[in-house]
Amino acid sequence: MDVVEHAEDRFPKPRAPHRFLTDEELGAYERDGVVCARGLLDAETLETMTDALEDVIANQSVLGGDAISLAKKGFHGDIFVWKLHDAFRDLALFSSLPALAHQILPSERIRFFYEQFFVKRAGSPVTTPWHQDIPFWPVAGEQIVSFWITLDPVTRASSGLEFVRGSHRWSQRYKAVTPNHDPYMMDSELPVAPNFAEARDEHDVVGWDMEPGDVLIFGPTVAHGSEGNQSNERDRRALAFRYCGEDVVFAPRHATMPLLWDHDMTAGERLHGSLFPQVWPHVLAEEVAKRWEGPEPPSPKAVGAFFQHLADTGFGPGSDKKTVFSGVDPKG
Ligand SMILES: O=C(O)CCC(=O)C(=O)O
Repeated sequence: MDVVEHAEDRFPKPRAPHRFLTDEELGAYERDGVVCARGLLDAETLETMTDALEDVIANQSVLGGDAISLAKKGFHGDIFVWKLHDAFRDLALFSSLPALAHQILPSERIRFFYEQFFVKRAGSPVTTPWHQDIPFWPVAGEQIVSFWITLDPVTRASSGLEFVRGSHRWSQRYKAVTPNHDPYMMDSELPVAPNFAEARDEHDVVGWDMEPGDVLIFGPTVAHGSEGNQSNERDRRALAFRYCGEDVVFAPRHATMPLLWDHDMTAGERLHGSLFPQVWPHVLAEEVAKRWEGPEPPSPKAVGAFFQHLADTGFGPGSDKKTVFSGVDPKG
């Protein structure tokens, strides 16, 4: 009998985690909206990602460096780096994260949503304002999970992320306030979230001292934020890798994260395609083959469409309404 080789066989399989999440951890995620899983990632992965992150900050951004970053204040951020950098691609698509996401999300198939990094150099005063993630995103649905991976030891004083336990069940949504307070992202009717850290007596605010390898796992509606990095010696470098299940649909809205790659999704359709590729139980050749061959820079057409949207909503060149996104130069 001929052996039929599946097109997917030429790509790596998702790795088995060196440990799965325990029932207790899964229960805490359900109950609190967040859990700190100790020792989930191995030293080799962390070393690879630390080198990759520094390489990206020094040489290769997606949103042109200054769009999200406040480099003079020691803050660096970017999104969708996996489209350009292979270490980010491999962690997103072929690491143990897809198997862990599958353990958490009640969905047979898992897709990679996107990733983001948040670097606060030693002494950076930049805070992450309190927020929920879902208002930032042009999607709707509940089956979204974020893995927040610290590459450095972190405490509350060095900008450890804090959460309001149980807030994932609130119906209240808050404005999408970014660390650079970008007016485009804030251009919604939603109220600004209170600084829950300043009212920790009234709210069940929780955070953890973490070591590299520990991972925060949280859902799309839990309220969270972090202070600046008060450590004078230690950087605070964090990656957030996000996955979704089958209930997540495209829901394009003004004042949400720009998507700078072509896709054919219309509102209400399940996420799919090369921008949000399936990763569990395996990748699909038609979605990842191009990225496997090499970097996929943002598409001029998608960037142009986003600039047009900015112009149509009063954020264009020469208008009073400013956004750092009008300076996006996807070539870096
Ligand atoms: O690392 C931070 O300060 C912010 C992280 C965050 O808000 C997220 O990953 O959703």
